[in-house]
Amino acid sequence: MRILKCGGLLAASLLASVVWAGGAERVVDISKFAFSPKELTVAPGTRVTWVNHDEIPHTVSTRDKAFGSKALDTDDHYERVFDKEGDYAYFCAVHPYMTGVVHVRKP
Ligand SMILES: [Cu+2]
Repeated sequence: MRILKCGGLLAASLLASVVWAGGAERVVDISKFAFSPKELTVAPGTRVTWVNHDEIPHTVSTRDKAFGSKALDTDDHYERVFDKEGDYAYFCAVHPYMTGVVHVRKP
């Protein structure tokens, strides 16, 4: 961990990127026509990966088209890194009653 010996802001930003590349990762399963967990709270910089376990195509879509996936076939995944704090509501464009939200909050 050479970077731990550095000082100041540079070390802080390097450490942040190490955390980002390391373990800040969450998975949302798409199964039985539902996102699970439906609500997720993560720290900024977390990568969220959605995986479709159904035999039916689903999407991860947002009303303002801030982000979104193509139709995900069985076992397909879509991932996005959430850098900014906020509440990110999403739904499945094929089945709009399937909804979920990612809350991005500083720990
Ligand atoms: Cu769907």
